[in-house]
Amino acid sequence: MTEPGTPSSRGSRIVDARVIVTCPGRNFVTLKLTTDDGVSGIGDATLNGRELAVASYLQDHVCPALIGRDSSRIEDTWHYLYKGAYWRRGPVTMTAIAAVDTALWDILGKVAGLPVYQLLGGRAREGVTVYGHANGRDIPEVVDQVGVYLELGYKAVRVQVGVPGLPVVYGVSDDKLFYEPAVAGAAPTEATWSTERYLHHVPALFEAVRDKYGFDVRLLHDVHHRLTPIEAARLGKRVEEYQLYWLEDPTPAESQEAFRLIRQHTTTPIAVGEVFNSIWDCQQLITEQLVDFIRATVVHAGGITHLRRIFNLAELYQVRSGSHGATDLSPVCMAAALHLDLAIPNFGLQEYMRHSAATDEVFPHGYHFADGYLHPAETPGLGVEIDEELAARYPYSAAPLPVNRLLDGSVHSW
Ligand code: CS2
Ligand code: MG
Repeated sequence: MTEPGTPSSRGSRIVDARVIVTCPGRNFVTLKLTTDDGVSGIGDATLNGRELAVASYLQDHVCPALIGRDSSRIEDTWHYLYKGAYWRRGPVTMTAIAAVDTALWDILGKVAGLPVYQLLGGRAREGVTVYGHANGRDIPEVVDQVGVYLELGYKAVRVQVGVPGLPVVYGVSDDKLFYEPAVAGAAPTEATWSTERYLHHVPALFEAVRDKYGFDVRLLHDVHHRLTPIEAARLGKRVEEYQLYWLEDPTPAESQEAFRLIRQHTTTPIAVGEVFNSIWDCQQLITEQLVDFIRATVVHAGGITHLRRIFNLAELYQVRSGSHGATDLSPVCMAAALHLDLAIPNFGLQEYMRHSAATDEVFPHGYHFADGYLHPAETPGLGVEIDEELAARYPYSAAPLPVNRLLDGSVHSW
């Protein structure tokens, strides 16, 4: 029998493990692994607003343990890092594990001469349907923006609107195609929130969009964890007639039972999971069919290996995927997500926020958008690289996510 890590096992050895931090407009952390055969693979390790914690976790605790390991032992390495750390789960640990896992899949694809989706079972659909973000300060502006996305070919659009009386609202920005909530500076900026004003205003947005564009486009909305379960239930019930494709993160999911209350009251489909790190965060949500879409991502939920496990569980319960794809996930994560999206049976929808030109230059990639779909590259591996020289020209720059307060000053979920 071959022992893990002995010279008689088949794969090539990892000889270099490096963390690259770069800020081409926003911060990204990337892990690059190289084998003794000279093959390199990369993985995204970006955790928005907490980037350096993951960089240190990798650099100080993971990279030294990777040197000499067999790069083909992806599952074994996953458990080596997960069980071997003793301290399980959590965003920092699981993002670090994700980076290693993603880089190993990239290497495997390059060694095999196949795009990663082929290693995951092959193409289960022709392309990956994506949604874009239409937003505006008021309802007419959002309605116009939906038109822009439809013109671009999108089949699904998320809509977010400013709320009268609130100066800044999540999801609304001047820079329409490249929304970025993290704000440069040492300490977080602060926003204000009123659930009453929001609940009063937002149904009219869906009404206006449906009036103008009909029911052919998939319509989505992100509540961003701001409601209590009964408030979320009321919103879901109120907007049923507009047939949302999903209502996202209606309430914080630390308590998975909370979603039972929402379910009892509304048939509006529920999506959740961008902040999840493991299968344990959504086990009850899935097995009790309390949600319809699971939005965990490659980078924050333990890589391709673990996210595939989550989606496999979800498939048994007719829960579909809806992976997070905001701009704080690097093109490396996006590429990995597309390979998985293409191969799983229960794909639902993929979020796609475009990266800026500077980011695309640092991470040259072969995936591309056409007629509402994204298509992964057909080249071996993930089909995305990092231009290290260019990356070095953009040093890290602190940019935390905002903190949110109610009108009386109480801290609220952002
Ligand atoms: C989000 C993100 O894309 C989404 O659905 O909720 O914009 C989220 O706010 C960021 O990823 C936080 O870094
Ligand atoms: Mg969201």
